[in-house]
Amino acid sequence: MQILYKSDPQRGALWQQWLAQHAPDIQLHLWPEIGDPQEIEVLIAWQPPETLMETFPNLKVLLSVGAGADQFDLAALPLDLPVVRMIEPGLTQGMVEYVTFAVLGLHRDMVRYLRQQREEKWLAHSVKPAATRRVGVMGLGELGQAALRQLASFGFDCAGWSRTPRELDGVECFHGAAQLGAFLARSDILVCLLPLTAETRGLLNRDLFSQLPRGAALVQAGRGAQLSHQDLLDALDSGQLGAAVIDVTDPEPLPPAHPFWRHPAIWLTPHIASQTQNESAVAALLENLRRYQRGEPMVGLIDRTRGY
Ligand code: NDP
Ligand code: OXD
Repeated sequence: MQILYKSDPQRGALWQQWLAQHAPDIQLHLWPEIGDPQEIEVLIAWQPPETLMETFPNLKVLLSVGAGADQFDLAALPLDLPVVRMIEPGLTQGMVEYVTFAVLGLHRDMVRYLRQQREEKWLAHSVKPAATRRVGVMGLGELGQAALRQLASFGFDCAGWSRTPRELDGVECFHGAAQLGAFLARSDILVCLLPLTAETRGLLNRDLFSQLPRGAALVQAGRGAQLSHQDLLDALDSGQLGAAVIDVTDPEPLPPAHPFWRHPAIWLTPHIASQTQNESAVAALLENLRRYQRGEPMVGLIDRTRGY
């Protein structure tokens, strides 16, 4: 089988070497060396080339190198072309670490203590037990569920929100627009791990913030276009929100002098919450390619009607 990789060249070279050793029947071409375009069955990319189907008329699968597929213009892709996103243990673990760091940091008031440190102020505030801190995770998929398992192990009072009903041990589950208000009302720390879709674009806005308990905190590790920057700034300035940990923005990178850079209540990271890990991802990729070859459903298949 011939497959083409078009993304970070260093990772591509590693994957090429690994596949040559573990799956010699699979030939991985590294963009821009595309081999015979008629022979390419699978494209692995962050961004596919523009004339995708014209260039690769026998393409059977498009794989995203990342956990999301929102960077693809799905409307421009043939409806019958399966689009598959990356699900692999290294990426999941990275997000569990990031969400845990952020929630623990907010729970233990670290944004405030960093501010105090800069002011050379030695001032202790009372510490709340984890069991009295209500954490709400938006998105109960691969990443949201894994993050909640870890958060629950600290004893946080955990809830989650999804599009369709879900059941998770030790987590109060809410779903759909009708239950969003109740979910928000009990979330002292709100974590967003939603995919970017027409429904989630702009969801983290003034109206949503106003439904959180006063002084709540936000962790945004989904996609930048879900968050209204101005509404977040207003909510922080009014005290409706107390702090925010922001990993994704729109645009990325943030322009110079953007208020997020220096805001005392914002911790900003440059879209590093989690990354595809070369070694674990190539093993997951091979397993998924084998599924494809056996005619089995691939892991991470995007439902084109839902958009994720
Ligand atoms: P999944 O597809 O596994 O899960 C998505 C979850 O979101 C599901 O529970 C789904 O509900 C829920 N959801 C989708 N739309 C809505 C909606 N309109 N209302 C309520 N819930 C909704 O995705 P992953 O967990 O693997 O990844 C989530 C996202 O995390 C990615 O799409 C990406 O945007 C982001 N990400 C960010 C990274 C970073 O470094 N910052 C790295 C990796 C991913 P249901 O269960 O009903 O289907
Ligand atoms: C991803 C990401 O989707 O890096 O993998 O955000």
